Amino acid sequence: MFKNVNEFVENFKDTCNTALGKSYNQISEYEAYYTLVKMVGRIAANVHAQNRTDFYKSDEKEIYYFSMEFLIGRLLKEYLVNLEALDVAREGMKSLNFDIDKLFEFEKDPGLGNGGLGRLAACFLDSMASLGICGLGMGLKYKFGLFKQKIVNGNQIELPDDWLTVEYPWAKVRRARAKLVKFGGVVDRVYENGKMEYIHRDYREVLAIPCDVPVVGYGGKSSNTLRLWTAEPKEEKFDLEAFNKGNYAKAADHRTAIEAMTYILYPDDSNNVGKRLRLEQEYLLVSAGVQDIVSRFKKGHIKNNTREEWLKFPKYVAIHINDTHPTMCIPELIRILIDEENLSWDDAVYITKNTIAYTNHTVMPEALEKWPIHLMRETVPRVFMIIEEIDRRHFEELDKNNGGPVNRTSRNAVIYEGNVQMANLSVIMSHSVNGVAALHTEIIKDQTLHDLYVLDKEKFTNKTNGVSHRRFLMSANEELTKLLVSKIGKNFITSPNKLEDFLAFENDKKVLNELDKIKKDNKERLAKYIKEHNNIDVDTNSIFDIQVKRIHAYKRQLLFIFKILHYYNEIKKGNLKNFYPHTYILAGKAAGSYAFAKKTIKLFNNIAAIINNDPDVNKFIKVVFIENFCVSNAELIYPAADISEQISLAGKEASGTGNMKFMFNGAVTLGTLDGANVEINNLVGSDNIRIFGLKEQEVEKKKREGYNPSQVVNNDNRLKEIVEMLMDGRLVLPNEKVDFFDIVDYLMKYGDEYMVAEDFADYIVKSEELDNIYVNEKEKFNKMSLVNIAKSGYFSSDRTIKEYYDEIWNK
Ligand code: 26Q
Repeated sequence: MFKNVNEFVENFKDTCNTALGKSYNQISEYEAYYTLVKMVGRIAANVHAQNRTDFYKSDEKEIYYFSMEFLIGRLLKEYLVNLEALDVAREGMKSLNFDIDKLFEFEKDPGLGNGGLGRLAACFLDSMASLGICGLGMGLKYKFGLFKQKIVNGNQIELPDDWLTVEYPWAKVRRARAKLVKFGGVVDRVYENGKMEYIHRDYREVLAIPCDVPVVGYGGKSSNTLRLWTAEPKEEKFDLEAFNKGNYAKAADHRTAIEAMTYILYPDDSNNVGKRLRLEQEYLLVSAGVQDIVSRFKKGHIKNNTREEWLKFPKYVAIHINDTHPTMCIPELIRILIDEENLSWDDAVYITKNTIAYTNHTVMPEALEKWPIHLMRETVPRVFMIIEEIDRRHFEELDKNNGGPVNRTSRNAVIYEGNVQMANLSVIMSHSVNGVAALHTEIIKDQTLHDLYVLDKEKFTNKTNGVSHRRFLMSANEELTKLLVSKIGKNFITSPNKLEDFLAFENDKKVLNELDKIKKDNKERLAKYIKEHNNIDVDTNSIFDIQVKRIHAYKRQLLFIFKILHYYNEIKKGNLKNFYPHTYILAGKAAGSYAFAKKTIKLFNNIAAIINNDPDVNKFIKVVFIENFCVSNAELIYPAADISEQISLAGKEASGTGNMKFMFNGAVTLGTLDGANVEINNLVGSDNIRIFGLKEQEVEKKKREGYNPSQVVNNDNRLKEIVEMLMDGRLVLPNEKVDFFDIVDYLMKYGDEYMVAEDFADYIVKSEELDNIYVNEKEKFNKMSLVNIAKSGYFSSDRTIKEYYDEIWNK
């Protein structure tokens, strides 16, 4: 790396000459960014070439992480952090009169994921590389990432995320490693030479082209690969006749249809179930990825093509599937082993089971992925045959163990009521199933996947999620990182548990003041962003109370809104003459077809408009919706939070990872006992968090006994008034046609599924406890913040990945 600033500057000047043909003192900001990218890109490529962890090295096991989403965020700064070159680069650029932070902004933030699940995959890649584990990501390179969110008149508008208009600088296309993927057609069952063969014919062939992004680990000692595939036609089937008739669109049909396969990332939206294009995307990833793995394995480990050699496959390869979206890895691996490598069914199944591990990310049975069998049969006929055979043998075994026929139910079957149930297929055909937080794992064992759990209990484990502290602490919060390094040294970078050493300073007034000052600076940075994007002035002495995540009824953004409305009402009535200033911030995308979620955004924005323009209230409260929540603005938001809202109904959020990102930055959690909030609560203790609301068991009990939200509303004047406001048009802006009756109906008519009314009272109590500490005992609040930081190390994805490695992949 660069020994010093001088060396950096010399290298930069040199790169200017070669990359731009210009002298360093003639370049624009964009050109400076471009030069920096070239420079760091070359270093990353060198590290990658020299220290590839995934390069075939004798006996090392390769871990393949399959995910339809990798929300990797911008990489330039990440590379600099991991190469330990950020400070040198910053100073070097400063000496050349450039502000490096401005340059970082030029990089596009690839939106190749919806939210938690996609970001988790990206954090896992960082941790695998940093720990020197040979782990590769397998994903798709969508031309359009998740839509860009714009707010127009308070409503969400979805715009295409056209992130590839400028060339993506970190990726390298590797045409030589392209794979052919077959869709459709028919499969003949042919008995020949004493052997059954399955001959696939009349299929459509699609070329999957890999594009590699280097994943440089911390310390620059190891690097892995994120391999993203795109679909291309195998051969140009030019429709000359159409062309000659002037029908150019038709002439290009073939190419267009195939390229559509990696055109767009599907939003997380249950209305999308059963879409053929999504199924094709999943199979493209799975088939190209598994073919790639098998061919690599053969190169490294098959010398004489013996059965013994093949049976060692699981010793050298682990395949992890991120939720069920890549579950077709299972039949695809079986297919290749049987049809192409001539293994027996039993051997193929043995290999597959011992290779594949599955993570579940949801508790809600209705959100489990399923595919209509007719669609599968048409799209992936051979894969479907294998799934049928898996199902048949599964019941054969169930019957045998039961000593008689077992009923087929949605909870025990792969194929049920005309659908392939991907979660059940994953559980039956893998050697490991895990949930993503303690409570979530208990719920999938006891409820969601219970009938399969009892068949093989050992298979089920918990792996509580984690996040990259290098991105969400070190890169997002450099000031806090400097304070930490000065107090406890650098050990926490590679051993995040060492953050606990920071506890020694919990009574050190100077350190607490420094923490306070850092928070204030981070609030200034966010306030500037808000001024630029929303044109709202926020008071950085106010309490920054923040909820950022996808908009979903179960995450209860509505509860957050009700709190704000409640204080608005109290201030209007003159009941809160000394209300301490608050800035309430919300951000998150709603799936395009999710009406309730979109209405929630509209409601929040109307309240923001009303409050921010009301002189009686706006000295006390500002309400801000930050548009287009994504990895790069998340990095500004988490470090600026005083209070982290984690308020889903208990039992609904599998884990949450935003809660951890806030915690690394010293925000105090206001939350329910749900997902990983449970672990946060256990670690920091009840003094350093505020937990409210029903517990999971209580939710179940209340539902069983009958929950009556209208009664709860009518017994609470605050809620009554809020419902009235939603009804009587007070929250509608002049000259607009909108109403919030659907939200009232959700509460009063359709049973308030996520118990917003029920948890409201306790939410306000616990929220006020935190506010009071902030206002009256600031030092105590700072200490709570310090304890949260000191205890956050557990939530580094380094810890999570070590657990996956020791207990799943390399067991
Ligand atoms: C499915 C079918 C068709 C189209 C899209 C989808 C789809 C895409 C994305 C379904 C679900 C997702 C994403 C789910 C997700 O992000 N789940 C979150 O995962 C986090 C990481 O484990 C958890 O922390 C969150 O609790 C969980 O909600």
